[in-house]
Amino acid sequence: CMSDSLRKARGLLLGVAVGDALGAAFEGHRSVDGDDLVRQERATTRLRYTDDTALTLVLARHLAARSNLVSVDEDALATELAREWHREPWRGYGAGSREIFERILTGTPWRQASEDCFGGQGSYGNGAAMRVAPIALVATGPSHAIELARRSAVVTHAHHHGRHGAMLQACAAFLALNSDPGTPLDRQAFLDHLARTVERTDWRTRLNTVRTLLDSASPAVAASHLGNDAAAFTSVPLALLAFLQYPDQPAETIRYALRAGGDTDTIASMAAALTTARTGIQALPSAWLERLEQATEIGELADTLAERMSPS
Ligand code: 8NA
Ligand code: MG
Ligand code: MG
Ligand code: MG
Repeated sequence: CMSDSLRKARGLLLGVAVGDALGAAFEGHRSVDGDDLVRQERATTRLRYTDDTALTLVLARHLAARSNLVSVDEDALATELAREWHREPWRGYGAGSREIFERILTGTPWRQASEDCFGGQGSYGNGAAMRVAPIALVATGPSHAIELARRSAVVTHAHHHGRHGAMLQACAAFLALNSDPGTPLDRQAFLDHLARTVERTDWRTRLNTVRTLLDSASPAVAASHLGNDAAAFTSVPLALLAFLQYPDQPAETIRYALRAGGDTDTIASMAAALTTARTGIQALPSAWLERLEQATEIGELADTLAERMSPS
């Protein structure tokens, strides 16, 4: 029988993939109605994941390969991410990421490639946040998770928002993973903890907006207050809200995220990772797991990383 830490690790990594794969059909839709959702949920077609999961698996393998030393090697990670894009470029990458990966593979140092992007602004997309969840499995505490997240983000996301989205998502994943599913989640304390660790005032304001939307806000209202595009500043708080609305029901977290529309694969992926890191894999509908491509391999990678988790 599977231990709690194994169930949680599998939950986190397979949550990323299932949320991503279910959301991929709706990416860019303004909103998603109940009928569309039911059709997608009940289909029997294979669930294909996108760039979100592909790059999450790269980071997971990167962490798993460094057996005694928990760390991020920025130079190696940059190349590993770029090679994954080059291997399967059809997974649905953002324009900024494609340009950065192309330049890295042709010899430009990652720092220059990421800083030059978007006219020298750097990317504020959610690409660093969408791949960051596995860091929660190896971090020794919230501040360690944030530091590893920062280092994993800078190789592609030079803009402070791209970086801070990854840091917030990593901290939230760490707290969700280490929360006790037998006790109701204290959502105010969860948000307080995030607010204490976030350095920037504008991100703390986002957390306060999430607080005001708890319970009452429909997905459409949440999307109108937070935004739902591929920017880290909009999508990371929206994913956090979807988790906090249903912290013990992954299917409901995913439905909420999908109904909010916009960058659905990425928002559902980030949200589901938080919920299933808390509940464990057994709370995710098995019909979805059975449809997911490479579910066995993803589960095995989660097991490898779970062995790195600090014993409780
Ligand atoms: P990115 O760096 O291309 O950022 C994503 C998008 O954010 C860009 O395409 C721009 O529209 C916008 N953006 C980011 N930074 C700036 C800036 N400084 N100035 C103006 N616009 C900016 O790629 P990423 O890896 O961060 O993005 C992840 C997203 O790409 C996820 O949604 C993932 O599923 C994939 N994806 C995105 C879209 C989409 O943009 N709607 C479509 C398909 C796939
Ligand atoms: Mg995607
Ligand atoms: Mg990226
Ligand atoms: Mg997306």
